[in-house]
Amino acid sequence: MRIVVLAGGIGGARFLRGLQAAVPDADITVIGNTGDDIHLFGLKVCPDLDTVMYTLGGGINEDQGWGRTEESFTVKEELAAYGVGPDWFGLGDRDFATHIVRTQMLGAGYPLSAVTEALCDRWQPGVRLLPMSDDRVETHVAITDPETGERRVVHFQEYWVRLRASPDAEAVVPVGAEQAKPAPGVLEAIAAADLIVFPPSNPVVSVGTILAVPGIREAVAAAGAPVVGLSPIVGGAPVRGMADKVLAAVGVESTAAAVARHYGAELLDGWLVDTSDADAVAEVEAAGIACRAVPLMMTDLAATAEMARAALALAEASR
Ligand code: FO1
Repeated sequence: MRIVVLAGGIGGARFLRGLQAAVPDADITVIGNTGDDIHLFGLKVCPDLDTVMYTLGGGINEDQGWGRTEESFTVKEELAAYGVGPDWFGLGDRDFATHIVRTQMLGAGYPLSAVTEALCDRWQPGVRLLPMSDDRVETHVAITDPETGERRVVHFQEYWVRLRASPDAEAVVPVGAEQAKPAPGVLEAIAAADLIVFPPSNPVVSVGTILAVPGIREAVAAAGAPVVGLSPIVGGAPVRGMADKVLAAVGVESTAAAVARHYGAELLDGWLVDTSDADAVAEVEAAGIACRAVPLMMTDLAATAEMARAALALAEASR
């Protein structure tokens, strides 16, 4: 069975572990969000690709959900001693090595997709990990600066990590997405899929950014395979992260049903909501999307695998 998953960082990566446990023989292609990518200290950092790669490859810091396990921060401290920042983004020594290899390969002319494949040679994540695009896309967020009162635009990581999404996001713009092309293999994987999954990743800055690359939304909508999503909103709040802040920027309420309607029946055949949101089922089905309420908290691998099985069952039912 060929499964394509459009994934962001932590939520997508953890769901993928459950999917692998539920369907060990599946041929899984992950289309990873690269809108969170940032250039720091002359290096290209790809947080969502790395989070998927480390999580499935056994190198993730399990408590944080991002970055490497058994990490140290000597390089960051040395940079700070030179007065070189930013100090708000935590890059560890082990993680630095990944960004150095990536930047070196990009500088030598390899596209990001080839670099990601090379990095995955080490980590053996058990999935084919493709960036959504080899072209540079960077999500920017318009805010009113709490210190100056002026409107300004910040990189998504500055909004998420430094500002902890505390000012309202007035607009979210995937800069470069309109000109970007899907990476090699992306459209082919979608067309050949038996199942397409939107994991409980951020609908705006993760899955939304992937869908903003011209051709990807159209390919998902035209795919012969069922498309099933899992709500990242449980009981009116994001399971993790601050998805509500960026949902508000695109005028979407933080409810499981509103996120399903945001994707729409043009994309989704099925949508899973948490049992605590069971009263959303009728509303989602009224929008033309098959819906079931099942436990959606990824508390451990068994619970996550059960979510993946529910997604497969819903795909089967909506086929
Ligand atoms: N998240 C944080 O909250 N603080 C950090 O300092 C931080 C550093 C970081 C470094 C590498 C990496 O791959 C991810 C990192 N993240 C950090 C996570 C990241 O900011 C976001 O969670 C994702 O971009 C959203 O998917």
